[in-house]
Amino acid sequence: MERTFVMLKPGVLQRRIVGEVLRRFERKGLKIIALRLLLLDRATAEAHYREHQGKDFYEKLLEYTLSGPVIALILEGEDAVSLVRRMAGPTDIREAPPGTIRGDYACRTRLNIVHASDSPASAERETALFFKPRDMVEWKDENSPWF
Ligand code: FUP
Repeated sequence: MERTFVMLKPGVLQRRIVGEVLRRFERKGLKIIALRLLLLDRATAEAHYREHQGKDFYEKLLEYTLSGPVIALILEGEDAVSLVRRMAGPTDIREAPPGTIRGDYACRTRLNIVHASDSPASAERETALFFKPRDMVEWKDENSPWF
């Protein structure tokens, strides 16, 4: 099973749609392994978005990311990285179709409300910024009537 890192950006908290967004991942069958509500500090936000440093949208992106609390979570499932990317939808909001999280809830790329790791390597790097190994909750539900 693969794990991926997801961050619900401040807009999700500000709009009171945490439940709606988490519901989509749960309904799909992804398993929540770790979850934190936190206010990011600038150093963590910079580390998280280090690949964008110097780009024209970088400062605005940081400003938005720091504008309120975020929820960081780890989801587990088969091909979780690519699955969650598809559920989030394309970065460019003009390309994000209805049915994706960005397509359904965002109308500006800068405010695209969720972050999802784009590769297993990014997932590992981003997870380490937000979680310690002991924050991961291993649980089994093989006997759940859901499956
Ligand atoms: P993603 O992996 O889909 O979050 O996309 P990126 O890492 O390329 O971008 C990170 C964030 O930067 C996006 F969520 C929104 C912001 N961004 C812009 O504001 N303008 C752009 O042209 C590209 C990204």
